[in-house]
Amino acid sequence: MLNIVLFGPPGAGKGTQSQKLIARYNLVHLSTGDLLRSQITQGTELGLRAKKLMDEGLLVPDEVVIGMIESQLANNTTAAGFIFDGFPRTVPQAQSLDALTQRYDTGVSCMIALEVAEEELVKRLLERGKTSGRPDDQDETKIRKRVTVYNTETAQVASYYAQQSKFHGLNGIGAIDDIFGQICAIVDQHQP
Ligand code: B4P
Repeated sequence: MLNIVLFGPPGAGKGTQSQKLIARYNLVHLSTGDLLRSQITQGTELGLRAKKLMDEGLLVPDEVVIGMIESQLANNTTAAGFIFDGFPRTVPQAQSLDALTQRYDTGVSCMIALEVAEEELVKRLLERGKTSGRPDDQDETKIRKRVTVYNTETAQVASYYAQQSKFHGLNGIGAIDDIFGQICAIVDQHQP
């Protein structure tokens, strides 16, 4: 199985590159951001709780996102593999992902981190906010808060994968198709 973690700060291009990867490698896309937004749209209790945190640029509690990923894996046991987009965002989430994927297979194949400077992230997200309708993309202060949360709580997940020799860093600034080509070169090294 091919289990890819696509990593990076908000606006780095994770969602954009995930769409291209699922088309090329026939993988199941698991975006915790999309799963949470779906709960919000359905008006569930989990969605109402998550919305308050997401609108403020804060992380949703680990047990909530881990539970969502656990049920998605259980519902997709015949998949050729997964792209984890926006998950894990904390070390406990990374430890849970190892345990969950090892239930079905050999675990995470590789982690690809898109590196983009803060000013470019802010520019991209404000641009997306004009049409996305996402409240977390419409206020520069909140976008910068998300970047700070990434730097303080999420960036250490990269070291977790580096210790397992699974970390690959890439420059996330450039043409989308060029970045995709570089991601594919890494993914191809990890094909089972
Ligand atoms: P997410 O939905 O994961 O959203 P995101 O980090 O903002 O990035 P996304 O992947 O959607 O954007 P992309 O870079 O593709 O998270 C939202 C919130 O959910 C979090 O703040 C948190 O509250 C919560 N959450 C989610 N997962 C969680 C978890 N595991 N634990 C706890 N809480 C969690 O693209 C951004 C824009 O850039 C697009 O408009 C795109 O067109 C553009 N772009 C992409 N690549 C480009 C390039 N190369 N050049 C120019 N523009 C580019």
